[in-house]
Amino acid sequence: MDWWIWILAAAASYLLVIISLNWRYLEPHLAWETIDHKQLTFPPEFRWGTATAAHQIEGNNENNWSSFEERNGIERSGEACEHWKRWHQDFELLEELGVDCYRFSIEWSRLEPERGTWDESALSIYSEMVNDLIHRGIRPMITLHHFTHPKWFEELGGFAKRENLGYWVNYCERIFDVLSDRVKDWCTINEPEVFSIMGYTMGMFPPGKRSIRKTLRVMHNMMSAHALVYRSLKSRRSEVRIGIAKNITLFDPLRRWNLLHWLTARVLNHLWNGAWIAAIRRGRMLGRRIEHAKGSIDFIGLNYYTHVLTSPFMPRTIEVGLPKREHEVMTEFGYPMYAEGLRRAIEMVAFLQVPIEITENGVADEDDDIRPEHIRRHLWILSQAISDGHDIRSYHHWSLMDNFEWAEGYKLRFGLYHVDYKTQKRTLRDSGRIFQEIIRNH
Ligand code: GCO
Repeated sequence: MDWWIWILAAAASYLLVIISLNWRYLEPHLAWETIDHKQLTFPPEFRWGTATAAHQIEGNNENNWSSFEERNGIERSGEACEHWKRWHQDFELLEELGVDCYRFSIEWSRLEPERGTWDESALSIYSEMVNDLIHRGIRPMITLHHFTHPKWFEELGGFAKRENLGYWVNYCERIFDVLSDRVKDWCTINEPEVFSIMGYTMGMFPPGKRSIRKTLRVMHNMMSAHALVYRSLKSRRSEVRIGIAKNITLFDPLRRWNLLHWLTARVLNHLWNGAWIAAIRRGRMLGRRIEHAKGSIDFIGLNYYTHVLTSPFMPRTIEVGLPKREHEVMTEFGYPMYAEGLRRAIEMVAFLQVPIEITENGVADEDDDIRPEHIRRHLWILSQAISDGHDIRSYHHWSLMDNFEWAEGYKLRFGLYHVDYKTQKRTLRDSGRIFQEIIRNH
């Protein structure tokens, strides 16, 4: 055959592949100016809430993160929002907002500061928090692991060593036995993909490693850690609901006609999203069987923020601004606002066939310029998804108040309440008022 036939055949196949990828994985964008996104419908039983995490608000925690802050010379979490002292007042803010649920996390390093030594007073403070929330008519949802754990656990190798999982299960059982008579909703692990990839591939979270081999090991172990705890806690009290908080980041090719961009998008999507969904759906992750993982959730927690436009030459750190589509608004985190993606994320987790709880959604926006629009767009997408039959039970806005944003420190402000870190004064932002009004009307 002539060489030009080969070229023609290659070009035709390239086109065919690109067309089918474009057709199979759409990237919808709405003309927001034509949409009346104040029109929202939510069922009466829909729950409204906010979310926080222990290390980001409590203050003075001694854990894997505080060691990492010291070691890497990044901004210290320090006193954070002094929530450990001020939790009572902070719960008044929840009441002021009018929420009926609240997601927060337990700091394992407070409960078990030394291996096998339990601090009963910390345990009773968490128990008082739960009582106080219930007293205010707010349904607590507890996260057992939100990126932090005791230093001793980290020194033993943390989740990179399978033999350490027993310590984790033990801690979960301990707190569960104290609180599960009152707490009905539990998240085992927050964003296991963020924990493994940021900590073991990107090196931006503790322990600051850069190893694909270790990342895969931690991914498997995290999935097992979830599954083991799910089975154990369900056998102790079957009527509680246990899920996992999964961050769904969408990966779209930067150039939709470039096969390399597509390839990067599909691989990242599988590592970040697909592999975890497959583990829960089929009990296998990246070719490995994960015992007890199949069907190990009563609900799926969905944390949704953005989509990432991929190419093989993407920045290796998320501190460099990621690309955005021309019409998209860039957030202060350096990723675009893409509310349409929430619908795609919902469809992705709906594959698990369990109820969906939106466990996080929000934006870093110090001056509150885009948060009002951000809230409205995402809630409109949510309300449409519910009207179209998706079983979504709640929405937790990230976050109640500004807090310690991990590797980015205090410069990123995600709160419905502004926090003045010098005086610890909390002030409701305009977007907070909008959220309050939406809750009141729905
Ligand atoms: C995460 C966490 C939160 C973040 C929030 C804003 O996604 O990293 O669950 O702790 O603060 O998502 O980035």
